[in-house]
Amino acid sequence: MAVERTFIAIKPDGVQRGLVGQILSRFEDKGFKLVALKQLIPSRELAEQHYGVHRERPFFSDLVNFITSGPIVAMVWEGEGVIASARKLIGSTKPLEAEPGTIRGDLAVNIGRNVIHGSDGHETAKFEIGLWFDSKEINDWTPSDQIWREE
Ligand code: D4T
Repeated sequence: MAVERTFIAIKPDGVQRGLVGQILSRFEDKGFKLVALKQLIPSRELAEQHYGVHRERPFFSDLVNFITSGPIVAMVWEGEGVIASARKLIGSTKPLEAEPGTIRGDLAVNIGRNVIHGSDGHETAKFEIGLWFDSKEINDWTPSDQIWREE
């Protein structure tokens, strides 16, 4: 399977509830590599671009208000199959339907406060990484224990 990159963001509720550390651990524990991370309060323009596909949906303005309401932690994670695997780690969009063991399954109940975002495909990942990060903010590096993760 190819090495990919995906965009992950801990939403304002996750930051306010002090869940950043345990969410990062889930990706690290799985074996994915963190290649970019920053905290920011998104501008409305950035939030509207990020959620542009939902522009016509009834929940769009609530969503943009929420995501711009405080700091988020924006990240790029790298690894084989990381785009689909991260979506599995995150769990279903509706937290009450998310499986126990997933981030949303364990940490959330409300769709409007579902803690974390992850890119839903290759094209989206490419678009979102470019939207949130300058290429200079993304680091190419090799973990010293890489050899123990490969077959
Ligand atoms: P994100 O994009 O935040 O990772 O969520 P998902 O990829 O899991 O789900 P999505 O794009 O369908 O929804 C984006 C975002 O909108 C919120 N939302 C969604 C909402 O508040 N009400 C709704 O009815 C839906 C469908 C939650 C996630």
